[in-house]
Amino acid sequence: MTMTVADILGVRPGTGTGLAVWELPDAVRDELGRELAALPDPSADLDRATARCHQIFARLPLEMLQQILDFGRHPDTPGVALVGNLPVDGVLPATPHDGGPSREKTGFVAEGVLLGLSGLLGEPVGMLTEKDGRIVHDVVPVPGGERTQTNQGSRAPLNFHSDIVYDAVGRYDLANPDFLVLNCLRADHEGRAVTSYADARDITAALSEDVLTTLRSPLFRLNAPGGYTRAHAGGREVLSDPVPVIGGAAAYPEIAVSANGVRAMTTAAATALLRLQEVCRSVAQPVRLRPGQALLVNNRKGVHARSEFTPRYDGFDRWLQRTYVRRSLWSIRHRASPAARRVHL
Ligand SMILES: O=C(O)CCC(=O)C(=O)O
Ligand SMILES: [Fe+2]
Repeated sequence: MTMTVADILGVRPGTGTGLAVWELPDAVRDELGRELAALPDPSADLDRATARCHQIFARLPLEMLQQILDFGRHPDTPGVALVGNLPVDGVLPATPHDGGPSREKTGFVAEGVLLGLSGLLGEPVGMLTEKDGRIVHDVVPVPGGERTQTNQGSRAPLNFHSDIVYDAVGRYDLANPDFLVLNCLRADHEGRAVTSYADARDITAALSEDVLTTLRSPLFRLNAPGGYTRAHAGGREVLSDPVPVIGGAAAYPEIAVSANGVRAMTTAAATALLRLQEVCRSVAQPVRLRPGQALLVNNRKGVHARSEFTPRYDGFDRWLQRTYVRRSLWSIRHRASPAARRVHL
């Protein structure tokens, strides 16, 4: 019997940190593309659309299907994965530049890919304070938002952060998505934009004991996302209760950092935060997303960031579609909107 490195080390395939990469075989890409070409606008009936996309994506090769499912369910699997050679829309209209959906898009292959992959991880969910509760988010550069710490930005790097949501209980890291899926419809003109992921397991391994202890202490207040503070507080800070930035078992840490500002409550906490951003940069996994590629991001196992790039607002700017995914909608039922099952406050 031949022994593999995995046998010797007792490591199961697809565990640990690092970027997992899966490529669809061409024949599978074409078959999925044909099926998705007939998908009606998913926003008309989201539950039917996710069921149909589930049926289509169930035909992924078994090994790949299991690895994606394992990515979604196990604590010891990687926090970030790239799926490549995905089907794309035959005709792609101009990149929208108001942060909302394109009104010219007639096919829904990209949306189907996004929902199909999301459905393997959990339940796509909309938050009323993010993109008006839509399930499919368009992440595009928006004029005026170039230098903001939001998904509308371009000319300024978006710091390492988690996607969080304001919640009246005072914690913004509970009702937030477990995963984001980012499907690339168009790269930026120069192909420069980099999405990076820093895994909390790599971060904690690189931090000194005392900085880690500080980050594990409730010495930080997260500011609510820009969308929330603009709509409800005239842009002023809306801070969470004091929370640790890193929590959970040493082998499986969870991290939560807000893009819109973290208030450190002591000088040591402020120093620890600076060190954290530095360490994130040093352990980051960089990806330049291209059309036909989607990034699966675990929003608890790590933090993500985006480099700067130059928008032109000529209809050919960078265009990602994004979902927020929860493993379960039950634990956020206190926020459920009575009007739409998948939309939360
Ligand atoms: O544009 C990107 O690559 C990622 C932006 C981001 O942080 C997000 O969509 O949550
Ligand atoms: Fe983000």
